[in-house]
Amino acid sequence: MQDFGLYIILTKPELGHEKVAEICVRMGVRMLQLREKYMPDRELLALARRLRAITRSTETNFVINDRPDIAVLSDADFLHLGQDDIPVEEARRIVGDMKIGLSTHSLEQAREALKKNPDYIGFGPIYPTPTKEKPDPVVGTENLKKVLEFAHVPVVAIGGLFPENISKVLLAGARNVAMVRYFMQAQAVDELEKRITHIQSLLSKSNH
Ligand code: TZP
Ligand code: MG
Repeated sequence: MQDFGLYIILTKPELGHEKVAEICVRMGVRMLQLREKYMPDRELLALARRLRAITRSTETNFVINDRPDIAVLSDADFLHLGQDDIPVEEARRIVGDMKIGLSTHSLEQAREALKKNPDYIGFGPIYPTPTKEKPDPVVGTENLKKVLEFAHVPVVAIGGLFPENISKVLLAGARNVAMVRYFMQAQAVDELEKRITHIQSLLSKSNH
């Protein structure tokens, strides 16, 4: 799988899930993940299907976090699993050959995850973040560099990333970055568009 650049995670977006999804599609964001840990299942499934409808047949891949069942029922492109979620081998029994991404929070976890042949891995938190309820210790950009050296699939840097601190992450070699608060806290459509454009342009500059 090729690097995909910006990865946007939907968790309580100020603008609403559908509006953010529409903007991501229009702006060619390649990865969009639904991550709502406290929504009733029925509501989550209905939302996942609406987001699938918005992203279907577009450049924007639709990713479901944590839930193999919702991923199958909404016909998602990817399932994303963390260290405490259903193990990838078990999830495979539910999702078949759906693409899978795995979260990792240390060099050891990254090495182990890569043995499972995921389509990408997440690595973080790069910087401290309050977005995760029980965040793992920060991994920093030096460890990110090391993971980028041995990973044979795209590595998504995540955790505490903002325009102010992202240059170090890009200098470390990151080609894929995920951010929650920076995008979810945008209060207006034009503000979100500006934020997306800003990160996309930083990514494309650092690619040269
Ligand atoms: N996994 C590692 S850090 C993180 C997740 C889901 C949260 C990142 O959120 P933010 O708001 O971009 O720091
Ligand atoms: Mg998870």
